[in-house]
Amino acid sequence: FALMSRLGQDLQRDALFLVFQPQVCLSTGRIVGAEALLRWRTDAGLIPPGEFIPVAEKSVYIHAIGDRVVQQACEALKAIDAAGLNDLPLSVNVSARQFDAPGLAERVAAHCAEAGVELHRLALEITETAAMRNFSQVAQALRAHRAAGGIVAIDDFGTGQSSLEYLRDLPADHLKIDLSFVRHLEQDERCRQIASMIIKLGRSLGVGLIAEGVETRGQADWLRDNGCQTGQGWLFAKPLPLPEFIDFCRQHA
Ligand code: G
Ligand code: G
Ligand code: NA
Ligand code: MN
Repeated sequence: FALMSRLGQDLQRDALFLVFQPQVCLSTGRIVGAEALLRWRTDAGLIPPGEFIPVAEKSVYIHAIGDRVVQQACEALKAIDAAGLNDLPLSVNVSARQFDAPGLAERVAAHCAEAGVELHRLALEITETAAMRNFSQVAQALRAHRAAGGIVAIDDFGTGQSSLEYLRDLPADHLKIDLSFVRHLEQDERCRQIASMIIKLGRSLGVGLIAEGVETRGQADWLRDNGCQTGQGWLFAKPLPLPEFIDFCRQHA
């Protein structure tokens, strides 16, 4: 409760901010986008989202946070454009609770319009587990976002109590291969088989593949050689504050 009331106060004060983790083309090394990740700066230091998002999800604050994240992502897209980085897209994480209120896709579109940002620059990342909580509402909102030109990524793919049925009915542009499959790629044949299957599935469905948690050159090479186009992880960069992210993009243009 203490955490929750502090969160409510800090929402008014810009203590919540985004950092950006580059996503890299595994064949060319070029930056093709970034995931926006939320941070909360307090007097006691940074509180990671794994600690405060679950708290926010039990309150109405999750909606204000979600709106704030989309607005800040739009501002970041404008800064990216002003820096002359051609058309890089960003993704933001959306929690299941944000779909409880109807009209999520419309609110996202309104924020983009207000900022003068095109919807194809903004991907919504949703986990399968979150999608399953509230499937019809989530699927409907994601369809609306895509119909309006937005992008959808399924996060942590393969880790939820996932059923392929959900993949059938959830419209998606990208699958994100969870870092738990990426971490042991080099040591574990079973991990390679599972990752390989996810990549084949994605390719046969015509969706893009983004591997998360890429930490070693060996992982990146295996992923590239096995058909995964894009990687994200500490091998390339940690999540960076916006000015550093823009510098990083300039250095890797
Ligand atoms: O950046 P980090 O690895 O600490 O993120 C931890 C978790 O918090 C991830 O599962 C991520 O999806 C989630 N997360 C990060 N930023 C946001 C956000 O803006 N909104 C929501 N709902 N979850 C986020
Ligand atoms: O939204 P999602 O649950 O996918 O969040 C991704 C999380 O993974 C973030 O908390 C981010 O900080 C973390 N992360 C990003 N790159 C790496 C990496 O290379 N290794 C590890 N262990 N974690 C990473
Ligand atoms: Na994510
Ligand atoms: Mn993930």
